[in-house]
Order: sequence, then structure tokens, then C-alpha cells
Amino acid sequence: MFHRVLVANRGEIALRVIRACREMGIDTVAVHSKADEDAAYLDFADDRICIGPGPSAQSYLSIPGIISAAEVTDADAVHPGYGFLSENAEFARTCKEHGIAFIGPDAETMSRLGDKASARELAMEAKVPTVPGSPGLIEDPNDAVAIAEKIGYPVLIKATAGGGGRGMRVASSKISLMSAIHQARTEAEQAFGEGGVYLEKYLERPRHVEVQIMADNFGNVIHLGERECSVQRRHQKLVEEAPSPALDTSMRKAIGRAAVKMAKAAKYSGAGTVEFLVAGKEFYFIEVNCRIQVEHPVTELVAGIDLVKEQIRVAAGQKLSRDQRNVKFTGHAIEARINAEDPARDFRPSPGLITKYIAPGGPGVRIDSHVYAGYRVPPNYDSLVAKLIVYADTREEALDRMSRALDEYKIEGIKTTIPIHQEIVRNAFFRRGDYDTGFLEEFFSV
Ligand code: MV4
Repeated sequence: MFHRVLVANRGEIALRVIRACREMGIDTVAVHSKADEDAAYLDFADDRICIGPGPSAQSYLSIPGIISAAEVTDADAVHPGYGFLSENAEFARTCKEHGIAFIGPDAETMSRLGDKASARELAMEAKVPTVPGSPGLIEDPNDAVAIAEKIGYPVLIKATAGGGGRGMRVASSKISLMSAIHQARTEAEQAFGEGGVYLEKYLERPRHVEVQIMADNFGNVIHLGERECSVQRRHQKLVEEAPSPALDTSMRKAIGRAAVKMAKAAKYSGAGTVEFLVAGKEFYFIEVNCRIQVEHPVTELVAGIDLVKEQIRVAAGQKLSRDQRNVKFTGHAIEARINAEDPARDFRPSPGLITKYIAPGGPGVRIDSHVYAGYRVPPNYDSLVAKLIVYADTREEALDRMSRALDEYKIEGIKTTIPIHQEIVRNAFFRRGDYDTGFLEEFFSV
């Protein structure tokens, strides 16, 4: 097992990783920027090291900075958390070259899956259902037109370097397709320095369902069930739940198997997420995320597994702690992302000093957060201040528990997303499980 893990992240996920390491008897080093130097969670690590003078995200994005920090602190592994360098193949490769274990899949797997068109091709090869569309990148716009006429408009042009909703363009006719390809290319070249685009049939208001997978370095792969992630705004998720109210038993089984098939085809190792769009009774692969995700706690609660500990174990060369038969799902979990944003003002960021902080508790309530009264939310990073996760035997009880926990939650000094969560959890459609990716825009005019 590792001796010392460098936690290459900040905020709640840094604390989440520190907690897992502490329980496993592994020393931790927390890195921090100057802007984060007073954050109390840094004291939970065994050691801390400043990796950047500036207030911006740059410190946490510096490969030389993080590698140097690992070397001077004698860390034998790096946990990248989510965001920042977590899906950067070059970072994973550099860690390896320096004899530091990267807690995640290897660089080759990450670059193959990080390229969306290439991930899609791999899914097709593995006979995992994909959205009808181009077999690979679009070379000639005339090929795209031919495909679009065959599958029918509207179609969606996606940047292969994109993902998470960036660099997409809908087209409803031949003319608009020609310009969509051109625009998507130009935009992708600008944003990612990679102009490759591919085409998919445009699905109207699909559901976003993702499957948690876990793999070791001996070819063993399991799934830990799905998460329903359709409550989002501008590609930022706000609520996630497990299991998905959209799936019946047979679809659940099929989507889990498809995710495992995809992970095996990619020779995956570590924790990952296979994303699907669900439309009616069909599901289609769209992307793989090569990291632990923000919403991983809902899976931990229903599958009874600590995903961060398991990531660390498999990165240290251990076999998966259980096989698929030993994964049993019970109950229902819901996560509400509490962001420092003002939902009444277009979710404008609301950083600043937290003057009062009372967190909910009691049965079935979990809070993953690094904040407290007296903590100043810096303006430079993403606005997540806490994840409120509830667990109960049934979905209905979980909804009531969430409602109760949100009522108990008192955060003053900054605006938060708590009020909109209270509305969502009481919304009749949401309570029925009758929602898709258009839900928030439709009901909350956000
Ligand atoms: C789509 C789609 C409709 N049809 N692909 C957006 C994020 C990226 N991961 C994939 N996305 C979508 N891909 C086809 N062929 C609609 C979306 C989409 C979406 C997907 C998941 C969650 C929220 C979304 C919001 C708008 C659009």
C-alpha cells in the first residue's frame, strides 16, 4: 500500500480523499494555493505545501508544480480528485515517469476515452449501443449530409475534444448542417486546439443516466449501478439520485452490462463513469469520465462501498474487493449540490464570508463539505460549498428526508442554491420521477 498520497485538489474533494487515506493509515499531503491557505481542511492532512502564489486555478493545474510537490514531500501516489488535472493524460504519464502512482486509469486509456469520437468508435466496436450518427470524425461535410438524410434531422455536431456540453451545434436541415459543422470546427479549434467533429442524431430532451464502474489491473470490472443526473442547468448538475426512477429492472441490467463491456474494451482501471442518454426504452452511450465524480456519494450509499478507498486500493495493485455478485443495492440516495450562487439572479456566483453555518444531521444525512462559519468562499474556483446527500429505504422517504435536511440547513453571508433545491424536492413532477434534461429550464425558468 502507498505510504503517502499527495492530494492534487482543493475543497470538499480534497477533504474526501484525506478522510479515506486517514482511515486507511496512509499519510497525506495537501497542496494549496495562496488563496486557499487559511482553509481549515488543510489541517486534516499530515502535511501541506503551497504550490502557487496566485489566487487563480493555475496552481492546481501546474503539472511541474504538483510533481515537484510530490517529490519534495516524498509522496508515492497522487490523487487528482475531479476537475483540474484529473483527466489529463499528460499528467498521468508524467506521474508514472517520476515513479509516482497516479490514482486513476493509465494515460493511454485516458487519452483514448478523452477523445469523444474515439470513445464512440470503441463503444461501436464493443457493441455498446451508441446514438445513430457518423462512424468517426467527419472528413467531408457531404458525408455528414448523407448520414443526416439517412438517420433524419435534427442532428447534433459534437467536438471530439469537447464533452460536458461544450462545442455542440444542432442542425435541422442541410444548409444549417453545413454551417453547424463549420462553426463547431472553428469553435473547437479555438477552445481546444483540436477541430475534429462528429455527428449524432439529436435526441429531444433525453435523460442523463450514468453508470459507476470500478476496475482493477487484473482485468476485473464491476459496475455499482446507475445515477440519474438529468437535473442540470447549462451542463452543471444540481441534483443526482440513485437508482434512476427512469429505469426498470431489465433496462438497469442492460445498461450496467453495457458499461462493464465498455470498460473492458478500454482496458480500464480504477473508478470511472460511463455516461448514457436515455430516450424512452432505449439507452445510448455518449462519454466516459476517467475520474471520481462529484456525485459519487449517492452510489456509495446505495451500493455500500467506499469508492475512494477502492480507487486507492486498485491503484496500489490490489484486486477489486468484491465481484459483481457481491454488489447488493439497497435504498435510495439523493444529492443536492449546495453552490455559492444566487438562483434568483441567474445563478450568479456569490463568494464571500460565511457568517453563520448550521448543517443538518440525523438519520440518513451525509454532508461532504470543507466549509464552516468563518470560512471565506474564494471567488476563483468553482462554487461548490457542500454536497448534501440523503439516504432512506425508499425514494419517497429520501425526498422527505431531503426536504427536512434542506430546512435545517442554515448558511448566511453568501447566497446558496438551497432555496431552489427546496422547490425542486417539492415539485410534483420531480416527486413522481417524471423529469428529463429539460426539467429545470421548463419549471424554474432558469
Ligand atoms: C446529446 C443530446 C441530444 N442528442 N446528444 C450534453 C453534454 C454532453 N455530455 C452530451 N450532451 C447532450 N448530448 C445527442 N445525440 C443532448 C445533450 C444534452 C444533455 C445531456 C446530458 C445532460 C444534460 C444535457 C443538457 C442539454 C443537452
